[in-house]
Amino acid sequence: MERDADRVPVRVLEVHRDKLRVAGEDTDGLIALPVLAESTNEVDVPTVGDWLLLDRESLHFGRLLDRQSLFKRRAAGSSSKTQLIAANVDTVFIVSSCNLDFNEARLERYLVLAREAEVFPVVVLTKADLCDDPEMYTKRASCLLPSLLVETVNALDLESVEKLAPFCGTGQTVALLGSSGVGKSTLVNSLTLSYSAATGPIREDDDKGRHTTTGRAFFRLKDGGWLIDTPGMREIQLTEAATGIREVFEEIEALAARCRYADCTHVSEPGCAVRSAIERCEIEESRLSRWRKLLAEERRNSETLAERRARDKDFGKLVRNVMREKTGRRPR
Ligand SMILES: Nc1nc2c(ncn2[C@@H]2O[C@H](COP(=O)(O)OP(=O)(O)OP(=O)(O)O)[C@@H](O)[C@H]2O)c(=O)[nH]1
Ligand SMILES: [Mg+2]
Ligand SMILES: [Zn+2]
Repeated sequence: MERDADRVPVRVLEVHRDKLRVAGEDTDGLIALPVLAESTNEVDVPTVGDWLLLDRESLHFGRLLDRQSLFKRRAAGSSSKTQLIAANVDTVFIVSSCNLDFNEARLERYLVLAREAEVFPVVVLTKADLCDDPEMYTKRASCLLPSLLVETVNALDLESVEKLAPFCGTGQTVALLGSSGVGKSTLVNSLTLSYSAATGPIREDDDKGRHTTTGRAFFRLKDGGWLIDTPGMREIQLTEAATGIREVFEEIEALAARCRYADCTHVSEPGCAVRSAIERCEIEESRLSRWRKLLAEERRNSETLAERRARDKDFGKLVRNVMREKTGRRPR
């Protein structure tokens, strides 16, 4: 990291409307969010996990250090605004449990997000202690990506979560992804110094959680690292995630490149390399359909408002033309 006698490095823990909570070696507290020029690109605004250099004397904002990784999403209700979620995360624990929550499609989606943010993913399967056959879940998760790391734990048991220690050391930052009730806060409690994260009981009937955690949170890990557990992470939609999708579904994309037609839909076209692989049982139909769904979600979210309007307009025109053809009349 850059060292400068007049500057002190601090990490952003929380972002408020006009203030930042930061922590450094001997600084800890709120600083005023710098007034940024109108022209500042939205990705240049500090976010949770960022490293800043402050002026040692005044403790005023100096500058933002280059990021190693970045989770972001499109802001709700906006077509082009990007909302930053967390920066400089090294490892993301993709948390699922060894029960009904386990779902390949969801894991693949999180894997795409991790790849897109350039963060190393580890699948953490909790509640192994409540399951007769945790191995089965490990196997299913391991299939999703070549050499994917999968760990099963009892998140309540300190000895069991020791498996995750290699990712929690000094200088490391971990973030959590996973649905409500899978045990993220329980992991936070087991991996961090003090019992700080609220955990909630599960409704017995459907294994669904109760959305216990709301506020944004940054924790210090026992092993010296940092942990980010923010609800924003769970609301990330796939936007501009084509690279991530390509990496997580590499085998399908490689086959698709060999189909006879460049615009092959892999349904029934002759010379379709994807269909041939399915017939040879090399890939599963379900994996193909999960890939299609993620691609569709990504395209829908990535189109700009202008593109969406153009599509709606085209559709309106199509409807009018069809109506005119069928009835010889313009629809009302
Ligand atoms: N037996 C067992 N219980 C667990 C394990 N992990 C979590 N739990 C329990 O599952 C419930 C939900 O865990 P939480 O840690 O609150 O879940 P969460 O992911 O933080 O949920 P949200 O905050 O709603 O997103 C709590 O009652 C935990 O004690 C585990 O590995 N084994
Ligand atoms: Mg929680
Ligand atoms: Zn094809």
